[in-house]
Amino acid sequence: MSLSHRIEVHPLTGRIGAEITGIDLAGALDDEIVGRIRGAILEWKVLFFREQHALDPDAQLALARRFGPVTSAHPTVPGLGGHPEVLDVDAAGGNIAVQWHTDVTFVDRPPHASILRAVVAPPYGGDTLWANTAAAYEELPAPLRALADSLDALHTNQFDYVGSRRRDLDAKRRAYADVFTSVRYETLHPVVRVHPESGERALFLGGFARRIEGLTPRDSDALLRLFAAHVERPENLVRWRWRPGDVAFWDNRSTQHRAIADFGRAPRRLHRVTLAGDVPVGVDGRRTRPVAGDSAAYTPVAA
Ligand SMILES: O=C(O)CCC(=O)C(=O)O
Ligand SMILES: [Fe+2]
Repeated sequence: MSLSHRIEVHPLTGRIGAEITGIDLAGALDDEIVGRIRGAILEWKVLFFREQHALDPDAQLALARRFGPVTSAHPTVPGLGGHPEVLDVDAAGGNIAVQWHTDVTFVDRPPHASILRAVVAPPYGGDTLWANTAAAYEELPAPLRALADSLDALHTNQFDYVGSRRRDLDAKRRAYADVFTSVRYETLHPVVRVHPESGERALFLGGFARRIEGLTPRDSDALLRLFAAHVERPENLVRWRWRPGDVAFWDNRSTQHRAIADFGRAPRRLHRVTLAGDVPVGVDGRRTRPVAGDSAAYTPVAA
């Protein structure tokens, strides 16, 4: 008998984010439950599940594989020992992503989704923010939508997206940034991506987008800031306060996210697994073009 009637979806804001109750993600998920989670992700962009204490790295990987092939942990950052597909998001290791970004957009097939689980949460602070980039596109005035539709942006890993705010962590963050940038990746993506499942249009930018093609640096910076301001409007955001065992599962094709580095010296550690994505397509059918770096070993071709 299916138990899925117990599943409840509790929206957290009008535009993005819902908490799902009644699912043990470490248990066997039948096809109906997987289908309901898929549907809820399309609708709410990011789902949260509390008290998933049994979801160790093996169970997190098994969960991810119910939704499709997984990538390796990262194109340049090695995974957890014994789990090359699990990225260790550990503040003590210098990994605290304080720039708005969509995951791994510097490759030609960025992940379709990411699953992040809190292992150690700080006593205060350290929340993560997610933004609905489809809502951000939708609310642009028509002339700006038309402009965005026509543009491509160069995304690259060649910059310090973890930032550098705390002196005592500077050496660790520098070391992390050195690994992060150790192989150069560059990809030209359409600025507006058509969602392969929902058909929704969304701004596809974030911190790895460093330059709009064909523009001067000055004009490009101004436009990137303009689009970012729409993405980051509070009306488009959801904010999550982590407790150990919490899981966030987001659609990486229609969101951006960032961490907030306001937890002092407290430990903060999460594990991330990502699902392989496909090649983004713009509104006129034009496709992403790889420029530098070979991502074949990072991401299997999604089924
Ligand atoms: O640490 C966070 O809150 C976000 C980490 C992140 O960007 C990711 O796991 O993709
Ligand atoms: Fe991220």
